Amino acid sequence: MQFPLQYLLPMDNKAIAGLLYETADLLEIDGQDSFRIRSYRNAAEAIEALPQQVSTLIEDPKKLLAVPGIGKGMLANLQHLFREGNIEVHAEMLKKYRPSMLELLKIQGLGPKTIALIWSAYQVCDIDGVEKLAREGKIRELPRMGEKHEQKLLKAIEDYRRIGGRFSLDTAEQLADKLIAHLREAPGVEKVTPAGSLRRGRETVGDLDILVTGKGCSADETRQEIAQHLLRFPGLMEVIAQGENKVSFRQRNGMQVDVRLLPPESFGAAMQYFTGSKAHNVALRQRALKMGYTLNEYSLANLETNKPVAGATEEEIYAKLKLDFIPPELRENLGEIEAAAKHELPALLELGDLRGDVHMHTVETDGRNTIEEMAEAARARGYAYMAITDHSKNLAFANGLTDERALAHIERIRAAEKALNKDKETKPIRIFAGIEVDILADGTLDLSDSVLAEMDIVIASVHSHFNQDRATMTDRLLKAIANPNTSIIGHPTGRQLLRRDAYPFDIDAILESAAKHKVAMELNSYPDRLDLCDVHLRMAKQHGVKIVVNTDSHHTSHMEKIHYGVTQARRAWLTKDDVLNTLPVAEFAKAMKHGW
Ligand code: DGT
Ligand code: CA
Ligand code: CA
Ligand code: ZN
Repeated sequence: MQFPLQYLLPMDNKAIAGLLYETADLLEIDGQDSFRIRSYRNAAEAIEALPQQVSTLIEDPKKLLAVPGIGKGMLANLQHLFREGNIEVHAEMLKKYRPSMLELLKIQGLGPKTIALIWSAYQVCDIDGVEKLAREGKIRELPRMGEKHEQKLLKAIEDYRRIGGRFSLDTAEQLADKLIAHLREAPGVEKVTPAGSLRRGRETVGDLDILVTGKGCSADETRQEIAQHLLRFPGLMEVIAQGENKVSFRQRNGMQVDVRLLPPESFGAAMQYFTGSKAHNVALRQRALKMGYTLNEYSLANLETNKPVAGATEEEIYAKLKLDFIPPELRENLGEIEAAAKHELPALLELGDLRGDVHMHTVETDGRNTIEEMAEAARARGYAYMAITDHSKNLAFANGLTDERALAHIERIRAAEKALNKDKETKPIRIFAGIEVDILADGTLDLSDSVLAEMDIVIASVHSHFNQDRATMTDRLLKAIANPNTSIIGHPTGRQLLRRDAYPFDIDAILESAAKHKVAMELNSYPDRLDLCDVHLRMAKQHGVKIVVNTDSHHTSHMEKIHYGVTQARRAWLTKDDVLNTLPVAEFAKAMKHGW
């Protein structure tokens, strides 16, 4: 079943710009004149850069017309969008070509012009269809296309399927938060929670699983009402399947969402089942069978009588199976069931354990806020300490610091610390003077040792020459670890999720050396890094290497991303003792200068 596009108010600028970009692409596919296409792209760019929300200006056409790139025609489009919930030509184009066209635009190297060619020759506008054409050698027959294009296209489709089908944790979380807020407004709904990989905190999410319960979920009629409300979710693009207690749909960003409506007495069983992982569930079900129970998404029941013995909460299910409660982050069947049976699960790191965040940039290099603004934001989060760690000169595009500028920056940081702590009424905050210094291609650090020695914290990071071979990269990192000024290796593997793989190196050799030199490994909480990852963090712990959980904030608003790091630390079974920035300020300072 296809569901009409609908966009309910209020839309933010990013969403509006996205729609306008899509409209431009669709018009280009349709072969319309370039002036018209350009007008949509210009408007999209203008709205993306606009400091005020369009939604607050929509009643004031004069102000909108004053924005360069928005003329009378575009104004009419925006007014229609806010009144009717769509942009007319966008809706027309999707009717003509179907929503799958938008997904096709996401394939690397497949632009509107090629898509138009394919459409006019074969009337195909979805990924599966294009892949089939390529395999049958039909793409090469198109004008200006050849066998090479065809091979490239197949490779791009393969790449898209491999990573494009997954989403970063923050994208999934933001969508989940909006959907949960929306569903809470439905009649008869009492609880809405995410399950699946998002609840387990996996570093990327395939599809979103959302569970809903409440009185309204117990009867057909009220379930219908909730489903009707669900279908009015802004940005919902297409309903994939609709059953008695499940609705699956695709959101405008391409993400699939599975929503399940469950009666309260099964909610715990469903939470357990749909949180997964599959491997954890299989092992748990075997344990249940051995104990004379069956376990499914409705309940834990007696094997012989089929009478439920637990189901309303997860806690009672784990308890009946004689297990301590297993936090969702651990449910990967990596020893957690055995540990829970022996009451040996670790007390996992918690957000509140962290006393500081020590990787931050300022306007002096590529950050957006001043030292003072970053420090105030850190204090507002309740931290006892933070560090300013701007880039070094090798990162020229980030305006990295020279020796001289780095020394002057230390002075500024010290002065800011004094000024911010003048008022004895407010909670004191320690501002460490640090640096994120580049590890150069040969493993030396980008600033002189005498300058680095002045720093409270030295984070050494690789930002260039990612293509070195494994042996060279390993030596390079070993050399950086051996520098007596190095306190932390920043985002140690250099991976960028869904974009760039880690550079090759011998992780065991690095961890062994880090343990010896007492150099910490960073857990960079930025959702497209999460570096070290859960697997490497667990290895680090086994090697006796301590971790520092940081955000790498370039703006005050980035500091809240620390919770993604905490989740990954928990997935790695880390406790407070494994993480240095849980220490009180004096002990932490010592660990940075002299090791732990
Ligand atoms: P994803 O969506 O790829 O990021 O990963 P998940 O873990 O969210 O996987 P998904 O959405 O396919 O399924 C959600 C949960 O439902 C999964 O973690 C465990 C449970 N589940 C799904 N299929 C099966 C199954 O065949 N057997 C068992 N025992 N559990 C399943
Ligand atoms: Ca999922
Ligand atoms: Ca799912
Ligand atoms: Zn960095």
